[in-house]
Amino acid sequence: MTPSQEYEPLDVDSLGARLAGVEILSRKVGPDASAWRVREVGDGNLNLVFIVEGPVGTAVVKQALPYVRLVGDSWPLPLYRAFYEYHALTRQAARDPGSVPEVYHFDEAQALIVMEFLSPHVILRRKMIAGERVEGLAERIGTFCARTAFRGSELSMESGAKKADVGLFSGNVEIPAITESLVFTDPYFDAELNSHTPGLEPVIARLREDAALKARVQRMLMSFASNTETLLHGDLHSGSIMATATEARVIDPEFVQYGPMGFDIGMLIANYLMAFFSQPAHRGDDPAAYQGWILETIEGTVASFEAEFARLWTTERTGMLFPACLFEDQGHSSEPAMKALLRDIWSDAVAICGIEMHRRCLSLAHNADFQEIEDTALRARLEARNLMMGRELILRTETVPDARALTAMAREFNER
Ligand code: SR1
Ligand code: MG
Repeated sequence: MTPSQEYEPLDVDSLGARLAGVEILSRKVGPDASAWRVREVGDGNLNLVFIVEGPVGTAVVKQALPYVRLVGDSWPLPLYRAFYEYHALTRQAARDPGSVPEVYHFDEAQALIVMEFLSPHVILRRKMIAGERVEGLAERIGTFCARTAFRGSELSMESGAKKADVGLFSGNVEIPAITESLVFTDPYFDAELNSHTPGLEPVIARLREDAALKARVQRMLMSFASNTETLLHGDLHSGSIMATATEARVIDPEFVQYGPMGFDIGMLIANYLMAFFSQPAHRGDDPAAYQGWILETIEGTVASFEAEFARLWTTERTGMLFPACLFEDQGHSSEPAMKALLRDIWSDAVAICGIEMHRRCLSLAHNADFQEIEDTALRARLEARNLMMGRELILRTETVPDARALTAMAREFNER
């Protein structure tokens, strides 16, 4: 396949012939494309994902579709998003080596990325629904969030390079627009693509009649849309992490954009909290003990984020912001400035967390943690706890000064 060929979606029958000329696939999978076994396994909302197996090894081929897969061709979506995903993966790999799958090949015209097959990894959300622990999860992902946040900002980058990169990613307009509506706007009015579990109507009415809540969410949207602090993953939930019992890797950064440093970690914590609230309805061995592990994971993730951020502050603060010539060189400690910044990041993360907890129950694209609960009365009860805690996080962010306060609040809402 040459890059100049017109875009055409792959399928399991055509993939071998069409990608036979991709040299790295011959090396990673096997030289004879007719011997490749191809499966389409995409279970996300947007793309085709193929696993290609051969006598030498296995690789993944991810291809963008020109529409939202979850909805169909009534919702067109530009293929150029694959370009931004590719550039996000290369930046994440450089900023936190080993955290993301290795990219083998990118074809812009076909909107496809050939990458490392992670095995025996499975999607973290599936593991959490099944009540399975992942050793080292908190440290791995907290560190990822800190390294990508710090190293993607002017704390580390030279000012011109950062501005140029903001310019590059600003071409990605349709993908942030999805988040702007599905996450920040649709949950708070009767949007066309919304759905919810029957029985939640009184809770939804309470959220939508709260002008202070909606105003606070819109302030967060303003920050998300216009604050270019760092390069975000942009969709860091438990479906964007693949894990074994002892290892975790981050995948799927196609929602990459510049945004506030607290966004990724806030979205991640929200998804851990939804695993927490939904766990009693699933078949884990000991749901209460597993819920305890989830809360420990949240606290550990934030602790790892802050520890790594502080380490980078001391060892890698080479960018335009908070330069040593204003602090250490003059005998001043920059630590209070770092602590104040971490407080602001946490405050954004708490509010984003509450908003994500709302959108996954009210807007399009619900998560399996709740959706797979067949007893809708039970699902509504558990979702209501999640929605009401989300409200508290958005409206009373300042009453949640740290991760311990957040997990204590989760325990309290879990009893309601
Ligand atoms: C139409 S896309 C819906 C959701 O799927 C992605 O994973 C993002 O979370 C997006 O909001
Ligand atoms: Mg995704």
